[in-house]
Amino acid sequence: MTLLNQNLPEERRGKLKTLLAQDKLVRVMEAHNGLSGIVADTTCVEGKSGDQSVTREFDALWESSLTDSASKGHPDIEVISFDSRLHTIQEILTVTQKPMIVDGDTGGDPNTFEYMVSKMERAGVSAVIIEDKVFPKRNSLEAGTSQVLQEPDVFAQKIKRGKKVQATDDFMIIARIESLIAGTGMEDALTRARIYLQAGVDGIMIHSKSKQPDEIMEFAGKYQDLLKELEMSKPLVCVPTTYNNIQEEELQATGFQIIIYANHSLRAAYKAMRDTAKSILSNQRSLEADPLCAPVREIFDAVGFLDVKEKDQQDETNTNIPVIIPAAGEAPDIESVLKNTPKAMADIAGRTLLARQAQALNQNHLTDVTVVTGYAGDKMKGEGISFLHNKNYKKGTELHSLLTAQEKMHNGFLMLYSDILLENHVIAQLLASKEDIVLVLDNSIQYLEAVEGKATDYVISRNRQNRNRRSINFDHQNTVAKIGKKIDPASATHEFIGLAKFSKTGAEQFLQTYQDVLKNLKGKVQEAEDVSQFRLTDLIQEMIDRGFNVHYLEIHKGWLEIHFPKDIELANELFTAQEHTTKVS
Ligand code: SPV
Ligand code: MG
Repeated sequence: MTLLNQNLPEERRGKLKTLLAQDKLVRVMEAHNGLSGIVADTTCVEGKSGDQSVTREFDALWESSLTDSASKGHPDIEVISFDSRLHTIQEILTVTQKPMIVDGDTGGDPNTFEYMVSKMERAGVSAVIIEDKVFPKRNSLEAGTSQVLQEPDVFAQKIKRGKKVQATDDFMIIARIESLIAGTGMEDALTRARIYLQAGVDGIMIHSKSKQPDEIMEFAGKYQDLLKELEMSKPLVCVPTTYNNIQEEELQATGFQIIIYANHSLRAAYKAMRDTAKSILSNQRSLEADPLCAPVREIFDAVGFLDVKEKDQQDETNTNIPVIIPAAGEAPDIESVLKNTPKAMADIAGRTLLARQAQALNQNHLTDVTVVTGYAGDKMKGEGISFLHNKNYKKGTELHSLLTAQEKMHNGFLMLYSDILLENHVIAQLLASKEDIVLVLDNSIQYLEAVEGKATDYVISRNRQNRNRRSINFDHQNTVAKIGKKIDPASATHEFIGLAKFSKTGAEQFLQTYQDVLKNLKGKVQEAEDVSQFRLTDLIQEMIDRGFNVHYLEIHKGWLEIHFPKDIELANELFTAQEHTTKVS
């Protein structure tokens, strides 16, 4: 069950009437708790009839007094209180979508019945079936049980009282005739049918415990004549537990519109439980019992545990995951502007580059931001930002700076280069991605000239687009084949913009690969001369070579890299213009 399937009482209550109005055969399956409700609600078989595909499923649920009582270890004698029944009814309704017919036993006295109708209708039940026995009834299936029928006029009065209190037209009250069970005969059954129909009942159920369907078929024929005479159309219900050799089509042809499989889930579960218990006792272990049991995962799936797991994972990755900004390196190409300050402190239209990054992150609810400092670390500042210092920044690469913040990585993290400015939606899109490792790649590289004097992180995608044809890009197909600064620009499909997301699993894979490289590889690794010069792109390539999937989020522009003084000028212009427009409008 997933809560996405929520089905409110008012939407569900009328579904049974709608099915009946379409003249469909309504196939009903028993349920006695949430899990059996899910089975009845979701089981479906598919096949072929000639060229036609056939899908078959149940149309409604039967909340049985026999199986509700039995699942609580009680006999079916109206000893389970209505409150307890209502609790089970609500448990089933919460996890299912199909209309429910409740077995209301005798309905109790008319006052009790009024409350039952009101509570069930409110809960979203579509119909209640009450039987014309005297309270407290005995189950109908056991031969030799004393069965005391209620006077038909007294029972008819109870029906009238129920019909009066129901608040909507959706709810149905169906009368169950027990004449064939109590041995009072066909004529009595038909007399009762007439009286109940005239009292305003919405349908009739004829019950039998005969092994053969003959008596209910005879009743069905005569019931059709009665309906004609009374100029009515009211559905007829049967419960083929004992006469189970007859098929639905034949029952339908005789005039039955609702067929209830009244106790089969509970009986099946009871048998499997007994056999399993015996097998464990006999074998002194559970291996032999396994074929009798559903795999645990199937149960997890049925009750929505796998949905919960997925949602937990999404929450973990989407809510305020730590952001690490490696910002330790010197920036010689822009030193003339920076004058001994780190690039992250460059002024962009009145705010530092880092403050502008933090603003974009905060707007995406990312407030756990850690900057790794190095060159001129004492000059780095920013509100609400944590700083870690990489003492060895001169010797290592941005990867080593990133790893300085390892403690922030374990539950997943976002990595952002310190010299890029982004449009907010890029971060939002990245946060929505589900894969374990996702790099943000720009595809406009294919249309741009390579910039001299700047090392670009080139990428070759596995999912090369055919430029002559439109196609749909499925996210899961967007994976990286190659990444590095030494890739021939002409063969590159994308540029890595310096923003990436690692889920908890992705972060584990990332750190484990790094530890393994450190421990086991010597000399040249990927594009690096040795491990001490290993860059982020080298580690990612190493992961790809080891078979990990590195996905990407494709963007087209929407970001800016601050590398040369002219980039600052451009950023200044863009932000000044943007902020001016915002103020004016
Ligand atoms: C039930 O399922 O509880 C019924 C049907 O009332 S029967 O057990 O056949 O009476
Ligand atoms: Mg019953």
